[in-house]
Amino acid sequence: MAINLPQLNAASSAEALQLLDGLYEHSPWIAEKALAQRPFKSLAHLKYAMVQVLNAAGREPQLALIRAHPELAGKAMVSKTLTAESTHEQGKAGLTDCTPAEFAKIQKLNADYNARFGFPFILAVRGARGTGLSKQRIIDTFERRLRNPLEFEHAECLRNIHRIAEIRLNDKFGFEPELGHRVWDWHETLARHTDPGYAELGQLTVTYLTDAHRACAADIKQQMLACGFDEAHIDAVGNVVGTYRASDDAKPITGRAKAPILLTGSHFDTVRNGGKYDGRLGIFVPMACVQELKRAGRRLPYAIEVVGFAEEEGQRYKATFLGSGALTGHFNPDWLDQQDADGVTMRAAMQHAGLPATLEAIQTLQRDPERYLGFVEVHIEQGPVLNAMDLPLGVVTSINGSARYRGEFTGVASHAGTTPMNRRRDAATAAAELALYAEARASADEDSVATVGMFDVPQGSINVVPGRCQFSLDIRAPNNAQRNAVVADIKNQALRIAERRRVMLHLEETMIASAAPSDAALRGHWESAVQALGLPPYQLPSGAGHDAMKLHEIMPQAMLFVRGENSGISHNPLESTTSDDMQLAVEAFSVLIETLAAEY
Ligand code: HGY
Ligand code: MN
Ligand code: MN
Repeated sequence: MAINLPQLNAASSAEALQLLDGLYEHSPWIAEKALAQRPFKSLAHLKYAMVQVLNAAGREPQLALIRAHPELAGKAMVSKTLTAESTHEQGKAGLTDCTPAEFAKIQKLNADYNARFGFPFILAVRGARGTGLSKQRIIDTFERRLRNPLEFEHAECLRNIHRIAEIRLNDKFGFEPELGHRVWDWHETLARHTDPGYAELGQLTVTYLTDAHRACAADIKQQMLACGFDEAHIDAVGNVVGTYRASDDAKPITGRAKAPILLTGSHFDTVRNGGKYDGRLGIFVPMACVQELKRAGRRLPYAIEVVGFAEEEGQRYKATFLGSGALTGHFNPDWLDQQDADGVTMRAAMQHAGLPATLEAIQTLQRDPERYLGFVEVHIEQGPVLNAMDLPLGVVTSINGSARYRGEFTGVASHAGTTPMNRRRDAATAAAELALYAEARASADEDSVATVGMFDVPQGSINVVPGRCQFSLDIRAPNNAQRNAVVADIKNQALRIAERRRVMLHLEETMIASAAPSDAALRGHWESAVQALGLPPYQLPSGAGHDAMKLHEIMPQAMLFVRGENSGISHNPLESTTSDDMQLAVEAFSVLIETLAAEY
Protein backbone atom coordinates (compact mmCIF):
# COMPACT_ATOMS: atom_id res chain seq x y z
CA MET A 1 0.00 0.00 0.00
CA ALA A 2 1.52 3.35 -1.06
CA ILE A 3 2.30 5.78 1.73
CA ASN A 4 1.87 9.55 1.63
CA LEU A 5 3.50 12.56 3.24
CA PRO A 6 0.73 13.50 5.72
CA GLN A 7 0.82 9.90 6.95
CA LEU A 8 4.59 9.95 7.28
CA ASN A 9 4.61 13.38 8.95
CA ALA A 10 1.96 12.33 11.47
CA ALA A 11 3.32 8.88 12.28
CA SER A 12 5.20 8.10 15.49
CA SER A 13 8.97 7.86 15.09
CA ALA A 14 8.83 4.08 15.19
CA GLU A 15 5.99 3.92 12.65
CA ALA A 16 7.68 6.48 10.40
CA LEU A 17 10.93 4.53 10.52
CA GLN A 18 9.06 1.38 9.61
CA LEU A 19 7.42 3.17 6.67
CA LEU A 20 10.90 4.15 5.37
CA ASP A 21 12.40 0.70 5.92
CA GLY A 22 14.88 -0.51 3.29
CA LEU A 23 15.74 2.80 1.63
CA TYR A 24 19.43 2.63 2.50
CA GLU A 25 20.78 -0.95 2.41
CA HIS A 26 20.84 -2.39 5.97
CA SER A 27 21.15 1.19 7.32
CA PRO A 28 17.95 2.55 8.92
CA TRP A 29 19.95 5.17 10.83
CA ILE A 30 19.91 7.56 7.88
CA ALA A 31 16.12 7.73 7.59
CA GLU A 32 15.86 7.74 11.37
CA LYS A 33 18.02 10.87 11.67
CA ALA A 34 16.32 12.56 8.73
CA LEU A 35 12.91 12.12 10.37
CA ALA A 36 13.96 14.82 12.83
CA GLN A 37 13.37 17.28 9.99
CA ARG A 38 9.65 16.45 9.80
CA PRO A 39 7.22 17.73 8.63
CA PHE A 40 8.42 17.18 5.06
CA LYS A 41 6.79 19.42 2.47
CA SER A 42 7.68 17.19 -0.47
CA LEU A 43 9.44 13.99 -1.45
CA ALA A 44 12.31 16.15 -2.66
CA HIS A 45 12.55 17.66 0.83
CA LEU A 46 12.67 14.18 2.43
CA LYS A 47 15.24 12.91 -0.09
CA TYR A 48 17.49 15.90 0.51
CA ALA A 49 17.15 15.53 4.30
CA MET A 50 18.54 12.01 4.03
CA VAL A 51 21.29 13.21 1.69
CA GLN A 52 22.33 15.77 4.32
CA VAL A 53 22.36 13.15 7.09
CA LEU A 54 24.63 10.82 5.15
CA ASN A 55 26.90 13.54 3.86
CA ALA A 56 27.36 14.87 7.41
CA ALA A 57 27.97 11.40 8.87
CA GLY A 58 31.67 11.33 8.09
CA ARG A 59 33.88 8.82 6.34
CA GLU A 60 33.57 5.68 8.46
CA PRO A 61 29.74 5.47 8.56
CA GLN A 62 29.72 6.25 4.84
CA LEU A 63 32.23 3.46 4.18
CA ALA A 64 30.18 1.08 6.33
CA LEU A 65 27.11 1.93 4.27
CA ILE A 66 28.94 1.39 0.98
CA ARG A 67 30.26 -1.94 2.25
CA ALA A 68 26.73 -2.96 3.33
CA HIS A 69 25.84 -3.16 -0.36
CA PRO A 70 26.02 -6.37 -2.37
CA GLU A 71 28.21 -6.63 -5.45
CA LEU A 72 26.47 -6.48 -8.81
CA ALA A 73 25.73 -10.02 -10.02
CA GLY A 74 27.83 -11.04 -7.09
CA LYS A 75 27.92 -13.78 -4.48
CA ALA A 76 24.78 -12.54 -2.72
CA MET A 77 22.83 -12.76 -5.96
CA VAL A 78 24.11 -16.25 -6.68
CA SER A 79 23.32 -17.40 -3.12
CA LYS A 80 19.98 -15.57 -3.29
CA THR A 81 20.69 -13.57 -0.14
CA LEU A 82 20.07 -10.14 -1.64
CA THR A 83 17.58 -7.84 0.03
CA ALA A 84 14.21 -7.72 -1.69
CA GLU A 85 15.01 -4.26 -3.03
CA SER A 86 18.39 -5.28 -4.45
CA THR A 87 16.91 -8.44 -5.93
CA HIS A 88 14.29 -6.34 -7.71
CA GLU A 89 16.84 -3.80 -8.92
CA GLN A 90 19.44 -6.27 -10.15
CA GLY A 91 16.70 -8.31 -11.75
CA LYS A 92 15.26 -5.28 -13.56
CA ALA A 93 18.70 -4.62 -15.02
CA GLY A 94 18.97 -8.15 -16.29
CA LEU A 95 21.84 -9.01 -13.99
CA THR A 96 20.11 -12.19 -12.91
CA ASP A 97 20.40 -13.63 -16.39
CA CYS A 98 23.91 -12.83 -17.51
CA THR A 99 25.60 -14.97 -20.13
CA PRO A 100 28.60 -16.88 -18.74
CA ALA A 101 30.87 -14.34 -20.44
CA GLU A 102 29.02 -11.38 -18.93
CA PHE A 103 28.96 -13.06 -15.54
CA ALA A 104 32.71 -13.74 -15.68
CA LYS A 105 33.38 -10.17 -16.83
CA ILE A 106 31.39 -8.69 -13.94
CA GLN A 107 33.05 -11.03 -11.43
CA LYS A 108 36.44 -9.83 -12.65
CA LEU A 109 35.35 -6.21 -12.44
CA ASN A 110 34.01 -6.77 -8.93
CA ALA A 111 37.33 -8.29 -7.85
CA ASP A 112 39.42 -5.55 -9.46
CA TYR A 113 37.21 -2.78 -8.10
CA ASN A 114 37.23 -4.20 -4.57
CA ALA A 115 40.99 -4.71 -4.71
CA ARG A 116 41.51 -1.11 -5.86
CA PHE A 117 39.06 0.68 -3.59
CA GLY A 118 38.34 -1.63 -0.68
CA PHE A 119 34.60 -1.43 -1.15
CA PRO A 120 32.08 -2.73 -3.71
CA PHE A 121 31.16 -0.92 -6.91
CA ILE A 122 27.78 0.72 -6.51
CA LEU A 123 25.61 1.79 -9.40
CA ALA A 124 21.93 2.71 -9.45
CA VAL A 125 21.15 0.09 -12.09
CA ARG A 126 17.61 1.35 -12.53
CA GLY A 127 19.30 4.27 -14.32
CA ALA A 128 18.30 7.85 -15.15
CA ARG A 129 14.79 6.90 -16.25
CA GLY A 130 14.21 4.30 -13.54
CA THR A 131 13.56 1.55 -16.07
CA GLY A 132 16.96 -0.14 -15.80
CA LEU A 133 20.34 0.17 -17.49
CA SER A 134 21.40 -2.40 -20.07
CA LYS A 135 24.01 -4.93 -18.97
CA GLN A 136 26.44 -3.46 -21.52
CA ARG A 137 25.91 0.03 -20.09
CA ILE A 138 26.54 -1.36 -16.59
CA ILE A 139 29.75 -3.07 -17.69
CA ASP A 140 30.93 0.07 -19.55
CA THR A 141 30.26 2.21 -16.47
CA PHE A 142 32.02 -0.33 -14.27
CA GLU A 143 35.12 -0.27 -16.51
CA ARG A 144 35.09 3.53 -16.77
CA ARG A 145 34.80 4.10 -13.03
CA LEU A 146 37.50 1.53 -12.24
CA ARG A 147 39.96 4.17 -13.46
CA ASN A 148 38.75 6.90 -11.08
CA PRO A 149 40.63 8.11 -8.00
CA LEU A 150 39.59 6.68 -4.62
CA GLU A 151 38.02 9.88 -3.28
CA PHE A 152 35.95 10.30 -6.40
CA GLU A 153 34.65 6.74 -6.27
CA HIS A 154 33.79 7.07 -2.57
CA ALA A 155 31.61 10.09 -3.45
CA GLU A 156 30.25 8.51 -6.63
CA CYS A 157 29.14 5.40 -4.72
CA LEU A 158 27.31 7.63 -2.23
CA ARG A 159 25.62 9.50 -5.11
CA ASN A 160 24.46 6.21 -6.55
CA ILE A 161 23.22 5.11 -3.13
CA HIS A 162 21.15 8.30 -2.94
CA ARG A 163 19.75 7.58 -6.40
CA ILE A 164 18.87 4.01 -5.32
CA ALA A 165 17.15 5.41 -2.22
CA GLU A 166 15.29 7.97 -4.35
CA ILE A 167 13.83 5.28 -6.57
CA ARG A 168 12.98 3.06 -3.59
CA LEU A 169 11.25 5.99 -1.93
CA ASN A 170 9.28 6.74 -5.10
CA ASP A 171 8.15 3.11 -5.10
CA LYS A 172 7.06 3.34 -1.47
CA PHE A 173 5.00 6.45 -2.23
CA GLY A 174 3.66 4.99 -5.46
CA PHE A 175 5.16 8.11 -7.08
CA GLU A 176 6.20 8.21 -10.71
CA PRO A 177 7.78 11.47 -11.98
CA GLU A 178 5.40 11.36 -14.96
CA LEU A 179 6.21 14.85 -16.26
CA GLY A 180 9.91 14.08 -15.90
CA HIS A 181 9.47 10.77 -17.72
CA ARG A 182 7.64 12.59 -20.52
CA VAL A 183 10.40 15.16 -20.91
CA TRP A 184 13.10 12.48 -20.66
CA ASP A 185 11.40 10.43 -23.39
CA TRP A 186 11.07 13.47 -25.67
CA HIS A 187 14.87 13.78 -25.54
CA GLU A 188 15.27 10.14 -26.52
CA THR A 189 12.94 10.56 -29.48
CA LEU A 190 14.65 13.73 -30.69
CA ALA A 191 18.10 12.14 -30.34
CA ARG A 192 17.36 9.68 -33.14
CA HIS A 193 18.15 12.50 -35.62
CA THR A 194 21.89 12.93 -36.11
CA ASP A 195 24.13 14.17 -38.92
CA PRO A 196 25.55 11.73 -41.49
CA GLY A 197 28.78 10.06 -40.43
CA TYR A 198 27.77 10.31 -36.78
CA ALA A 199 24.69 8.09 -37.01
CA GLU A 200 26.89 5.16 -38.03
CA LEU A 201 29.03 5.76 -34.95
CA GLY A 202 26.01 6.03 -32.66
CA GLN A 203 26.95 9.62 -31.94
CA LEU A 204 24.69 12.67 -31.64
CA THR A 205 25.67 15.60 -33.82
CA VAL A 206 23.05 18.05 -35.09
CA THR A 207 24.52 21.10 -36.79
CA TYR A 208 22.80 24.08 -38.33
CA LEU A 209 20.26 23.30 -41.08
CA THR A 210 21.47 19.80 -41.88
CA ASP A 211 18.72 17.32 -42.71
CA ALA A 212 18.91 15.99 -39.15
CA HIS A 213 18.60 19.53 -37.83
CA ARG A 214 15.51 20.17 -39.95
CA ALA A 215 14.02 16.87 -38.85
CA CYS A 216 14.51 18.00 -35.26
CA ALA A 217 12.80 21.31 -36.00
CA ALA A 218 9.85 19.52 -37.58
CA ASP A 219 9.56 17.16 -34.60
CA ILE A 220 9.70 19.98 -32.05
CA LYS A 221 7.10 21.96 -33.96
CA GLN A 222 4.85 18.91 -34.12
CA GLN A 223 5.36 18.24 -30.42
CA MET A 224 4.48 21.84 -29.57
CA LEU A 225 1.19 21.55 -31.44
CA ALA A 226 0.52 18.20 -29.73
CA CYS A 227 1.13 19.89 -26.37
CA GLY A 228 -1.59 22.40 -27.16
CA PHE A 229 0.33 25.47 -28.25
CA ASP A 230 -1.98 27.78 -30.16
CA GLU A 231 0.60 28.28 -32.90
CA ALA A 232 3.99 26.88 -33.82
CA HIS A 233 6.19 27.73 -36.80
CA ILE A 234 9.73 27.63 -38.07
CA ASP A 235 11.08 31.13 -38.52
CA ALA A 236 13.44 32.63 -41.09
CA VAL A 237 16.61 31.36 -39.39
CA GLY A 238 15.19 27.93 -38.53
CA ASN A 239 14.13 28.60 -34.93
CA VAL A 240 11.02 26.70 -33.83
CA VAL A 241 8.63 29.16 -32.18
CA GLY A 242 5.57 28.06 -30.23
CA THR A 243 3.04 30.42 -28.64
CA TYR A 244 0.51 29.69 -25.92
CA ARG A 245 -1.85 32.64 -25.91
CA ALA A 246 -2.74 34.75 -22.90
CA SER A 247 -6.23 34.65 -21.45
CA ASP A 248 -8.72 36.59 -23.57
CA ASP A 249 -9.25 39.13 -20.81
CA ALA A 250 -5.54 39.60 -20.22
CA LYS A 251 -4.68 43.27 -19.63
CA PRO A 252 -2.55 44.72 -22.41
CA ILE A 253 0.87 45.77 -21.25
CA THR A 254 0.92 49.51 -20.54
CA GLY A 255 0.97 51.38 -23.81
CA ARG A 256 0.78 48.22 -25.82
CA ALA A 257 -2.08 46.67 -27.71
CA LYS A 258 -1.63 43.16 -26.37
CA ALA A 259 -0.89 41.17 -23.26
CA PRO A 260 2.78 40.72 -22.41
CA ILE A 261 4.78 37.64 -23.27
CA LEU A 262 7.10 35.45 -21.25
CA LEU A 263 9.92 34.31 -23.52
CA THR A 264 11.64 30.99 -22.80
CA GLY A 265 13.46 28.21 -24.59
CA SER A 266 16.95 27.08 -25.50
CA HIS A 267 18.81 25.55 -28.44
CA PHE A 268 18.43 22.19 -30.17
CA ASP A 269 21.63 22.11 -32.17
CA THR A 270 24.49 20.14 -30.58
CA VAL A 271 28.26 19.99 -30.56
CA ARG A 272 29.88 17.08 -32.38
CA ASN A 273 29.32 13.81 -30.48
CA GLY A 274 27.39 15.77 -27.90
CA GLY A 275 24.89 14.92 -25.21
CA LYS A 276 21.12 14.67 -25.53
CA TYR A 277 20.13 17.33 -23.00
CA ASP A 278 22.31 20.40 -23.66
CA GLY A 279 19.80 23.01 -24.82
CA ARG A 280 16.95 20.65 -25.50
CA LEU A 281 15.96 20.40 -21.83
CA GLY A 282 15.23 24.13 -21.92
CA ILE A 283 12.76 23.64 -24.77
CA PHE A 284 11.01 20.56 -23.42
CA VAL A 285 10.53 21.71 -19.82
CA PRO A 286 8.38 24.73 -20.77
CA MET A 287 6.61 22.62 -23.38
CA ALA A 288 5.55 20.17 -20.66
CA CYS A 289 4.34 23.12 -18.55
CA VAL A 290 2.24 24.45 -21.43
CA GLN A 291 0.85 20.95 -21.96
CA GLU A 292 -0.28 20.90 -18.34
CA LEU A 293 -1.81 24.39 -18.66
CA LYS A 294 -3.66 23.25 -21.77
CA ARG A 295 -4.91 20.08 -20.08
CA ALA A 296 -6.18 22.20 -17.19
CA GLY A 297 -7.77 24.65 -19.61
CA ARG A 298 -5.74 27.35 -17.90
CA ARG A 299 -4.74 30.64 -19.48
CA LEU A 300 -2.36 33.14 -17.88
CA PRO A 301 -2.48 36.95 -18.04
CA TYR A 302 0.46 36.75 -20.41
CA ALA A 303 1.40 34.62 -23.40
CA ILE A 304 4.20 32.07 -23.27
CA GLU A 305 6.55 31.96 -26.24
CA VAL A 306 8.84 28.92 -26.32
CA VAL A 307 11.70 29.05 -28.82
CA GLY A 308 13.84 26.16 -29.94
CA PHE A 309 16.89 28.12 -31.06
CA ALA A 310 18.36 26.71 -34.24
CA GLU A 311 22.00 27.54 -33.69
CA GLU A 312 23.83 28.22 -30.43
CA GLU A 313 26.96 26.08 -30.60
CA GLY A 314 28.51 27.61 -33.74
CA GLN A 315 29.70 24.25 -35.09
CA ARG A 316 28.89 24.26 -38.81
CA TYR A 317 29.35 28.01 -39.20
CA LYS A 318 31.19 30.46 -36.98
CA ALA A 319 27.84 31.95 -36.00
CA THR A 320 27.39 31.29 -32.29
CA PHE A 321 24.03 32.31 -30.79
CA LEU A 322 22.65 32.78 -34.33
CA GLY A 323 19.16 31.65 -33.29
CA SER A 324 18.79 33.89 -30.24
CA GLY A 325 20.82 36.63 -31.95
CA ALA A 326 18.16 36.87 -34.66
CA LEU A 327 15.60 37.71 -31.96
CA THR A 328 17.80 40.38 -30.40
CA GLY A 329 18.68 42.06 -33.69
CA HIS A 330 22.25 40.76 -33.68
CA PHE A 331 22.22 38.57 -36.80
CA ASN A 332 25.51 39.33 -38.53
CA PRO A 333 24.88 39.79 -42.30
CA ASP A 334 28.38 38.47 -43.05
CA TRP A 335 27.27 35.08 -41.76
CA LEU A 336 25.20 34.51 -44.91
CA ASP A 337 28.34 34.28 -47.03
CA GLN A 338 30.27 32.13 -44.58
CA GLN A 339 31.14 28.69 -45.95
CA ASP A 340 31.06 25.46 -44.02
CA ALA A 341 33.80 22.80 -44.25
CA ASP A 342 32.29 21.61 -47.56
CA GLY A 343 32.14 25.10 -49.05
CA VAL A 344 28.38 25.44 -48.60
CA THR A 345 27.42 29.02 -47.76
CA MET A 346 24.92 29.68 -45.01
CA ARG A 347 22.69 31.33 -47.61
CA ALA A 348 22.69 28.13 -49.68
CA ALA A 349 22.02 26.02 -46.58
CA MET A 350 19.08 28.28 -45.74
CA GLN A 351 17.71 28.04 -49.28
CA HIS A 352 18.11 24.25 -49.19
CA ALA A 353 16.09 24.30 -45.97
CA GLY A 354 13.35 26.33 -47.64
CA LEU A 355 14.15 29.47 -45.66
CA PRO A 356 14.00 32.94 -47.31
CA ALA A 357 17.76 33.49 -46.78
CA THR A 358 17.34 37.27 -47.00
CA LEU A 359 18.35 39.87 -44.47
CA GLU A 360 14.93 41.51 -44.76
CA ALA A 361 13.19 38.31 -43.65
CA ILE A 362 15.69 37.76 -40.84
CA GLN A 363 15.41 41.29 -39.55
CA THR A 364 11.65 40.83 -39.05
CA LEU A 365 12.49 38.33 -36.28
CA GLN A 366 13.78 41.05 -33.98
CA ARG A 367 11.64 41.16 -30.83
CA ASP A 368 10.33 44.33 -29.21
CA PRO A 369 11.56 43.96 -25.62
CA GLU A 370 8.70 46.14 -24.39
CA ARG A 371 6.32 43.28 -25.21
CA TYR A 372 8.13 40.87 -22.91
CA LEU A 373 8.19 40.13 -19.17
CA GLY A 374 11.68 38.74 -19.78
CA PHE A 375 13.48 35.53 -20.74
CA VAL A 376 13.87 32.44 -18.55
CA GLU A 377 15.93 29.42 -19.54
CA VAL A 378 16.22 25.96 -18.03
CA HIS A 379 19.50 24.21 -18.82
CA ILE A 380 21.58 21.30 -17.58
CA GLU A 381 24.39 22.69 -15.42
CA GLN A 382 27.08 21.14 -17.62
CA GLY A 383 29.34 21.16 -14.58
CA PRO A 384 30.07 19.21 -11.37
CA VAL A 385 28.63 21.54 -8.69
CA LEU A 386 25.03 20.34 -8.24
CA ASN A 387 26.12 16.72 -8.72
CA ALA A 388 28.73 17.08 -5.97
CA MET A 389 26.21 18.75 -3.66
CA ASP A 390 23.50 16.17 -4.38
CA LEU A 391 21.18 19.03 -5.35
CA PRO A 392 18.71 18.57 -8.23
CA LEU A 393 18.34 22.28 -9.04
CA GLY A 394 20.38 25.47 -8.85
CA VAL A 395 19.69 29.13 -9.67
CA VAL A 396 22.16 30.93 -11.92
CA THR A 397 23.66 34.18 -10.58
CA SER A 398 25.53 35.19 -13.73
CA ILE A 399 26.74 33.72 -17.01
CA ASN A 400 30.45 34.05 -17.61
CA GLY A 401 31.61 36.39 -20.35
CA SER A 402 33.36 34.64 -23.22
CA ALA A 403 35.49 35.26 -26.29
CA ARG A 404 36.34 32.84 -29.09
CA TYR A 405 39.07 32.96 -31.70
CA ARG A 406 40.22 30.93 -34.68
CA GLY A 407 43.96 31.19 -35.18
CA GLU A 408 46.70 29.96 -37.47
CA PHE A 409 50.46 29.96 -37.16
CA THR A 410 52.28 29.82 -40.49
CA GLY A 411 55.93 28.74 -40.56
CA VAL A 412 57.80 26.70 -43.15
CA ALA A 413 57.13 23.09 -43.96
CA SER A 414 60.47 21.28 -44.20
CA HIS A 415 62.08 17.85 -44.07
CA ALA A 416 61.74 16.26 -40.63
CA GLY A 417 65.03 14.44 -41.10
CA THR A 418 67.30 17.12 -42.44
CA THR A 419 66.06 20.35 -40.83
CA PRO A 420 68.18 21.05 -37.75
CA MET A 421 66.12 21.82 -34.61
CA ASN A 422 67.53 25.35 -34.39
CA ARG A 423 66.54 26.21 -37.95
CA ARG A 424 62.91 25.17 -37.91
CA ARG A 425 59.90 27.43 -38.30
CA ASP A 426 57.52 24.94 -36.80
CA ALA A 427 53.90 26.13 -36.73
CA ALA A 428 52.63 23.30 -34.52
CA THR A 429 55.12 23.77 -31.69
CA ALA A 430 54.26 27.47 -31.75
CA ALA A 431 50.59 26.61 -31.32
CA ALA A 432 51.42 24.05 -28.66
CA GLU A 433 53.42 26.62 -26.70
CA LEU A 434 50.50 29.04 -26.90
CA ALA A 435 48.06 26.34 -25.71
CA LEU A 436 50.22 25.66 -22.66
CA TYR A 437 50.52 29.38 -21.97
CA ALA A 438 46.74 29.82 -22.22
CA GLU A 439 46.26 26.97 -19.74
CA ALA A 440 48.75 28.50 -17.29
CA ARG A 441 47.38 32.03 -17.68
CA ALA A 442 43.75 31.03 -17.04
CA SER A 443 44.80 28.82 -14.13
CA ALA A 444 46.47 31.85 -12.55
CA ASP A 445 42.97 33.26 -11.96
CA GLU A 446 40.61 31.40 -9.60
CA ASP A 447 37.77 31.35 -12.07
CA SER A 448 38.96 32.07 -15.61
CA VAL A 449 39.06 29.29 -18.20
CA ALA A 450 40.89 29.02 -21.53
CA THR A 451 40.56 26.13 -23.94
CA VAL A 452 42.25 25.15 -27.19
CA GLY A 453 39.51 22.85 -28.44
CA MET A 454 40.66 22.56 -32.05
CA PHE A 455 44.26 21.95 -33.12
CA ASP A 456 45.10 20.87 -36.66
CA VAL A 457 48.02 20.66 -39.06
CA PRO A 458 46.28 20.88 -42.45
CA GLN A 459 47.71 18.33 -44.95
CA GLY A 460 50.29 17.39 -42.35
CA SER A 461 52.73 14.49 -42.86
CA ILE A 462 54.58 12.39 -40.35
CA ASN A 463 57.96 13.36 -41.82
CA VAL A 464 57.34 17.07 -42.45
CA VAL A 465 57.93 19.90 -39.98
CA PRO A 466 54.46 21.56 -39.82
CA GLY A 467 54.32 24.69 -41.95
CA ARG A 468 50.80 25.53 -40.77
CA CYS A 469 48.84 24.91 -37.61
CA GLN A 470 45.23 25.99 -37.10
CA PHE A 471 43.81 26.27 -33.60
CA SER A 472 40.90 27.71 -31.64
CA LEU A 473 40.74 29.68 -28.40
CA ASP A 474 37.76 29.80 -26.02
CA ILE A 475 38.36 32.22 -23.11
CA ARG A 476 35.84 32.91 -20.31
CA ALA A 477 35.62 34.72 -16.99
CA PRO A 478 32.90 35.87 -14.54
CA ASN A 479 33.20 39.49 -15.68
CA ASN A 480 34.25 41.30 -18.83
CA ALA A 481 37.31 43.03 -17.35
CA GLN A 482 38.80 39.73 -16.18
CA ARG A 483 37.98 38.08 -19.50
CA ASN A 484 39.60 40.95 -21.39
CA ALA A 485 42.76 40.73 -19.26
CA VAL A 486 43.17 37.02 -20.04
CA VAL A 487 42.50 37.66 -23.74
CA ALA A 488 45.08 40.46 -23.84
CA ASP A 489 47.77 38.37 -22.15
CA ILE A 490 47.19 35.39 -24.45
CA LYS A 491 47.20 37.59 -27.54
CA ASN A 492 50.46 39.27 -26.48
CA GLN A 493 52.07 35.92 -25.77
CA ALA A 494 50.97 34.68 -29.20
CA LEU A 495 52.80 37.62 -30.79
CA ARG A 496 55.93 36.93 -28.72
CA ILE A 497 55.89 33.26 -29.71
CA ALA A 498 55.46 34.18 -33.40
CA GLU A 499 58.37 36.60 -33.16
CA ARG A 500 60.71 34.20 -31.41
CA ARG A 501 59.85 31.25 -33.63
CA ARG A 502 59.84 33.31 -36.81
CA VAL A 503 56.33 32.20 -37.75
CA MET A 504 53.35 34.30 -38.77
CA LEU A 505 50.20 34.61 -36.70
CA HIS A 506 46.61 35.14 -37.86
CA LEU A 507 43.96 35.47 -35.15
CA GLU A 508 40.26 36.06 -35.89
CA GLU A 509 37.69 36.81 -33.20
CA THR A 510 34.64 34.68 -33.95
CA MET A 511 32.51 35.45 -30.91
CA ILE A 512 32.46 37.86 -28.00
CA ALA A 513 29.72 37.67 -25.37
CA SER A 514 29.45 39.85 -22.29
CA ALA A 515 29.06 38.40 -18.85
CA ALA A 516 25.33 38.31 -18.11
CA PRO A 517 24.26 38.79 -14.46
CA SER A 518 20.76 37.38 -13.83
CA ASP A 519 17.87 39.83 -13.43
CA ALA A 520 17.25 40.09 -9.67
CA ALA A 521 13.45 39.76 -9.84
CA LEU A 522 13.44 36.74 -12.17
CA ARG A 523 16.27 35.14 -10.22
CA GLY A 524 14.25 35.67 -7.06
CA HIS A 525 11.29 33.91 -8.68
CA TRP A 526 13.50 30.93 -9.52
CA GLU A 527 14.79 30.85 -5.92
CA SER A 528 11.25 30.94 -4.54
CA ALA A 529 10.16 28.24 -6.95
CA VAL A 530 13.00 25.94 -5.87
CA GLN A 531 12.19 26.58 -2.21
CA ALA A 532 8.51 25.85 -2.85
CA LEU A 533 9.60 22.35 -3.90
CA GLY A 534 11.25 21.85 -0.50
CA LEU A 535 14.80 22.36 -1.78
CA PRO A 536 17.44 24.94 -0.82
CA PRO A 537 17.71 27.76 -3.41
CA TYR A 538 21.37 27.09 -4.20
CA GLN A 539 22.94 29.77 -6.39
CA LEU A 540 25.85 29.32 -8.77
CA PRO A 541 27.50 31.04 -11.78
CA SER A 542 27.38 29.54 -15.24
CA GLY A 543 30.73 28.65 -16.79
CA ALA A 544 28.91 27.67 -19.98
CA GLY A 545 27.46 30.18 -22.40
CA HIS A 546 23.72 30.15 -23.07
CA ASP A 547 21.11 31.82 -25.23
CA ALA A 548 20.11 33.75 -22.10
CA MET A 549 23.28 35.81 -22.43
CA LYS A 550 22.12 36.90 -25.85
CA LEU A 551 18.60 37.79 -24.68
CA HIS A 552 20.30 39.56 -21.78
CA GLU A 553 21.23 42.25 -24.25
CA ILE A 554 17.60 43.33 -24.70
CA MET A 555 15.57 42.03 -21.76
CA PRO A 556 15.79 40.72 -18.18
CA GLN A 557 16.83 37.08 -17.96
CA ALA A 558 17.49 34.38 -15.38
CA MET A 559 18.28 30.67 -15.60
CA LEU A 560 17.55 27.50 -13.69
CA PHE A 561 20.18 24.74 -13.72
CA VAL A 562 19.39 21.05 -13.52
CA ARG A 563 21.90 18.59 -12.09
CA GLY A 564 23.85 16.33 -14.42
CA GLU A 565 24.93 12.80 -13.56
CA ASN A 566 28.53 11.65 -14.13
CA SER A 567 29.86 14.84 -12.47
CA GLY A 568 27.69 16.91 -14.76
CA ILE A 569 29.81 16.02 -17.78
CA SER A 570 28.54 17.69 -20.95
CA HIS A 571 29.44 18.10 -24.62
CA ASN A 572 29.93 14.35 -24.24
CA PRO A 573 27.66 11.32 -24.79
CA LEU A 574 27.90 10.63 -21.03
CA GLU A 575 25.71 13.71 -20.43
CA SER A 576 22.79 12.49 -18.32
CA THR A 577 19.97 13.83 -16.17
CA THR A 578 17.35 11.79 -14.34
CA SER A 579 13.64 11.99 -15.03
CA ASP A 580 13.22 12.78 -11.31
CA ASP A 581 15.33 15.91 -11.73
CA MET A 582 13.50 16.81 -14.93
CA GLN A 583 10.25 16.46 -12.99
CA LEU A 584 11.50 18.97 -10.44
CA ALA A 585 12.51 21.36 -13.23
CA VAL A 586 8.98 21.19 -14.68
CA GLU A 587 7.48 21.73 -11.24
CA ALA A 588 9.79 24.72 -10.58
CA PHE A 589 8.90 26.21 -13.97
CA SER A 590 5.20 25.80 -13.19
CA VAL A 591 5.64 27.58 -9.86
CA LEU A 592 7.52 30.40 -11.61
CA ILE A 593 4.85 30.99 -14.24
CA GLU A 594 2.10 31.01 -11.61
CA THR A 595 4.13 33.49 -9.52
CA LEU A 596 4.46 35.76 -12.55
CA ALA A 597 0.74 35.38 -13.23
CA ALA A 598 -0.14 36.36 -9.68
CA GLU A 599 2.24 39.29 -9.84
CA TYR A 600 1.02 40.64 -13.12
O1 HGY B 1 30.13 26.60 -25.18
C1 HGY B 1 29.19 26.87 -24.46
O2 HGY B 1 29.37 27.38 -23.38
C2 HGY B 1 27.79 26.51 -24.86
O3 HGY B 1 27.59 25.14 -24.61
N1 HGY B 1 27.58 26.79 -26.25
MN1 MN C 1 26.61 23.43 -25.46
MN1 MN D 1 23.69 24.77 -24.22
